[in-house]
Amino acid sequence: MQRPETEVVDCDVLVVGGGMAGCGASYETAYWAKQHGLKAVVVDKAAMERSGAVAMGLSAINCYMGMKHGENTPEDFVRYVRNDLMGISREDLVYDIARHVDSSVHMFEEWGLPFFKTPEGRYVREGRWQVMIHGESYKPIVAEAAKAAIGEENIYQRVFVSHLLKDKRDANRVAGAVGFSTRDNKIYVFKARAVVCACGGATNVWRPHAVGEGLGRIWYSVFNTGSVYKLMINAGAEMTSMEHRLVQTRFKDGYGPVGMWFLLFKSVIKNAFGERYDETRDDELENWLPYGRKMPVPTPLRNHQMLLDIKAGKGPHYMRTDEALQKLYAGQTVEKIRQIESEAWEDFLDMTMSQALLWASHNIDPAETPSEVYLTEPYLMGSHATGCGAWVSGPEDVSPKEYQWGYNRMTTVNGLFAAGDGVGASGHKFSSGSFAEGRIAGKSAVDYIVDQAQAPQIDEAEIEGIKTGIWHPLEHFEKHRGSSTREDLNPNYLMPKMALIRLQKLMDEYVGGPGAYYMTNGPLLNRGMELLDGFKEDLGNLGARDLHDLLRCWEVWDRTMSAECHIQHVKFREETRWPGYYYNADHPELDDENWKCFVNSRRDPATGEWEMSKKPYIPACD
Ligand code: SFD
Ligand code: AMP
Repeated sequence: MQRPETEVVDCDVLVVGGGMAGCGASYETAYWAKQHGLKAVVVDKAAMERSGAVAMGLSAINCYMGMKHGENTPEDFVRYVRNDLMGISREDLVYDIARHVDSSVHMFEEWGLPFFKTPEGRYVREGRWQVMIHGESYKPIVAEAAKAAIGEENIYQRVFVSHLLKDKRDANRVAGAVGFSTRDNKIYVFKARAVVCACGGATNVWRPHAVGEGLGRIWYSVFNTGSVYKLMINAGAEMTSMEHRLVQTRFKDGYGPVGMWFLLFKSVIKNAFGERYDETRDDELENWLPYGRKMPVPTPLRNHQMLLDIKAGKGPHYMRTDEALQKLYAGQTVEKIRQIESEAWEDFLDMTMSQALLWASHNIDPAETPSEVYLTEPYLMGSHATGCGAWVSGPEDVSPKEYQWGYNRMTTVNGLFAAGDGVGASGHKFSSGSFAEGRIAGKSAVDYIVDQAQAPQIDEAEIEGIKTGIWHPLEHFEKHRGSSTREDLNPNYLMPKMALIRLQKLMDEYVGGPGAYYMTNGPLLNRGMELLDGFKEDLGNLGARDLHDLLRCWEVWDRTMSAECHIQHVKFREETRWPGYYYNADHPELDDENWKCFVNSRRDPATGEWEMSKKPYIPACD
């Protein structure tokens, strides 16, 4: 493998990640940058047209207020999110998303995204906050608009960003990023005055249910490897709520979503004995007051009730699609029945095709046969019913002083902004809210640059060190490949897939994975951390045969740093706030008196030491 050539890209705003948040950031930054004569660039490790969590499409937009028809107010949304996240969220950020999200959704429609419409021309509601779309091409439609806005010459695709750069004179100011091409022997150095970090959450950190031939079949996007967390953690940004992982109820093995079944089709889940755990285990909600008795029942508590049922040996659990559809079909015309049936299939075909394939291959007609559901492996993300991400400054006109230190969505590192899964403690933004948040962050990044007299300075020696590090797995492999007869088995190096599987085993066994029924405790976490430290040493011996392997190597580092941060947070929070997501056996109860607050962390980039802190929860409305 030849040494790579280097291309230096000079810009003002660099958007890392061209997913939903990155498209929002590109679209908005392009507009404001033009006003100020600035250059905005977006970089994605894949092709934006089909990158990230929305690659396959979606069948609903889960965050839409409907303010123009007076359906909901931002305050209503804040109250909903507050309860679903078991009391703690950055309500200033949630409010900010709510007041801005509708206009982004309207733009999606203008750009050609087809919506389900009522005869009066209104969006069809799946639930109070969700609207239905024919969304197989959601991502190409949004990406096309973002790409047109920022300009073809400012788009770098198939470039994996592995490091952020800091200002030579100010260790707390961002100065750009470094990445490598996944197609050519090339390293890119992006010099920037501000960076918007929008490169998705973290999946495959825990051992998934499907291993071996099914490896890779999970709910959230396999392409989301935790870059957004690793980049910001390594840059010394303060993180929040990294313990607040997500576990989902999903159709078994195909990971089809359940929202439409619950909310639109009014379906229920029953166990193998025909019992509804939400009824038989209703009393359990009393243990999680005040959140347990507010409707809708928070996502983790719904999981928790099901998990109790699973552990009591009551599985398999079934989504009673048969009962729900038969009820909906009763008395309807053949035409209407066909329409309902096609909506049921489209829900999967628009966003999790494999679930539809599974129905077909298991001979399941959802109107006749119920489908198994179960709980997923955990994911680290910030845009669903969860809260992982950076601790960011909130909007000036809404945020209390504890949450406001500069530009909206700027992290604690100057010039470093975050959006989508990258922003913590403000869940339920989903695809539309992530796009809206990207727009907010992009606009702020331009404001920040306009206010800065001096550009940051790059440390050339630092860049050389990073470049050598990036390429190391390729050189290490080349050096040792002859010492065994098989390229993938060698005493001198570790292939990225082996490393990934080792990480997943560790996380499953010690850090509350499905194999441990999501249970952990202090000693398990300490032992897990010891093993993770050893694992990190071994990652210095990663080997890569080609650029694809190199990408996989750096993705393992993303997941490892995300995992380490998660462990620190779970250890620090001495309570169980989100049963059904994870349980701390040392502290099995909710403790509002001591822990109705955020857990924040900062890893010192120089020493690798973690500093943990509590931050106050301040409501935005009653
Ligand atoms: O119901 C690098 N989501 C849903 N949202 C909805 O609004 N409605 C739904 O119906 C949704 N459902 C759903 C959803 C996701 C998935 C996978 C399924 C079903 C099966 C959630 C949204 O998709 C999610 O909230 C947003 O996409 C989050 O946006 P963002 O921008 O934070 O993440 P992204 O879109 O995945 O984009 C990340 C981008 O970064 C790139 N990238 N680029 C350069 N260098 C690196 N190192 C990089 N690492 C990553 C990626 O390529 C990508 O472009 S339901 O089931 O919940
Ligand atoms: P899902 O398909 O599970 O990702 O959910 C889609 C949307 O519906 C999200 O906004 C969920 O929070 C919401 N949702 C899913 N199931 C329920 C439920 N049983 N009660 C209330 N909201 C739900």
